[in-house]
Amino acid sequence: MRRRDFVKLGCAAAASLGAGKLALAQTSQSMPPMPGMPSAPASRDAAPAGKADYTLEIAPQIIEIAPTVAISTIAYNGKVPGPLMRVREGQPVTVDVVNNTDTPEFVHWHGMYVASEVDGAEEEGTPMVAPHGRRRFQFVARPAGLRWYHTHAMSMMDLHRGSYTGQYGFFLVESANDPGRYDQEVFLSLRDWEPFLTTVDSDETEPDPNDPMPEKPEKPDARPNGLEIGSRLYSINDKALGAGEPIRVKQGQRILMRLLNASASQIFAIALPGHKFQIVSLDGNPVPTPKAVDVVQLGPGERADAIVEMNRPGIWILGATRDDAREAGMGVVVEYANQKTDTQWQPAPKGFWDYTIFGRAGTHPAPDQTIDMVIEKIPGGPHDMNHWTINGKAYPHDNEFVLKQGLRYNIVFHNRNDDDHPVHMHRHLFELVELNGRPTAGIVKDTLIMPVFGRSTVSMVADQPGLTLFHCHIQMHMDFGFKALFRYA
Ligand SMILES: [Cu+2]
Repeated sequence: MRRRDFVKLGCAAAASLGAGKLALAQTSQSMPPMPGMPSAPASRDAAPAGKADYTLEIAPQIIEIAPTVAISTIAYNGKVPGPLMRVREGQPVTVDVVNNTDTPEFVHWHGMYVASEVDGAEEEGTPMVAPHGRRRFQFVARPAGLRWYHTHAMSMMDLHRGSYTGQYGFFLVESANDPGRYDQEVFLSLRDWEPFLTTVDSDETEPDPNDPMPEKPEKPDARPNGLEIGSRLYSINDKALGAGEPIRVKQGQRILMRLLNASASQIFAIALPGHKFQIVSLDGNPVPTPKAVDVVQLGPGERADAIVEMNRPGIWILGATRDDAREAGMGVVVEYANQKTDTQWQPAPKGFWDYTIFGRAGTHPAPDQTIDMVIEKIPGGPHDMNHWTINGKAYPHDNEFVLKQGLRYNIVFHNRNDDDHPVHMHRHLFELVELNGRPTAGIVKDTLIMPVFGRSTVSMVADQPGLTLFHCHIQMHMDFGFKALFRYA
């Protein structure tokens, strides 16, 4: 058996944070604001005052994911994932972003309440980090929970840009009252690499025979599907299964696994034979009913915090339930102390991921308004991409989605196509109200998988004024139409 990988990101040094004035500072060549976009306060070519808490350097990087396999990608500070950012809730944070590439970049703070001007979305008016430029971003870290940061550049047909690259990292906003009852904490990001175009949908899952598919049309769309993204290599963090150190554990320990799907394209499910994942948070937000499950499913952008009790000594593969993904690298060995056995994998018990088992019974405050979003696919055929529409229209939906500050909205997603979509709302959190007719309460997320032909409703209070991007977190879906801009009146 080869050595297996163990990546435990070091605890970032406790940042000494100056309570400076919170504003966006700009230190590179500034671009004129886009029409209709707010312009950010700019200090042209000025050196940033004081030292940043974190500096992210964007540059091309070779990552050795296995002893005989290296990939060429773009990374933050030469590492995948980038540096772990770990701060107390409510702390001001200063991040300098240095772009050592030839293309504009955006760093998005996923799951955080930040202003549109620093959120890292061009659509919201965040200024870019110019090619070979630098820019300072300042914000207050909130809300508490497992957040993350990643590039928000568009890729379109360039599969070496945007979230196909290694530009992502964990951002942990620590709560002052987190009891932290665990013996070890590991940060595990699920990734695929070397994307290519294919007519095969590689992460298509077996349909749940009990899925009611309320949005399924009477007549199926007969037009041939467009190209999908496949991947040749997989990893957890920067190492393929078999390429690094194992996660070393002792019997009786409680391991807190901080899980992130950082893929641009694929939904993943992972399992650890003989062990259960006690899900305590989804997208960084504590769930009302922590439950132990055999398999954790995450769509691109989603996170889960799971406590795993080490009560079955051996040497096990924590890996993708999909054989092709696991065999191409998505896994890491979990090794109990003093074990001499072979490394083992066993298929996980069959089951279907259901967010609502982690919720509670209960009702939601009545919405002031309901927004319906119908998602449709225009199939591209075997030689083109699929295109996507929301309510029959392409981005940006001008004045279609206008929020009034302080009002509560129910947003109803009608997923009228045969794909699962992890949809993400920037700068806000929402609460799941129902999924395919199953009511629930207390599940707070920023990214939600809309199931195939499914209907789901979320409740959101408009409490973060500013332009707000909504999109599918599958890069190709977003780039080809699956996004909309919410405005505040
Ligand atoms: Cu999608």
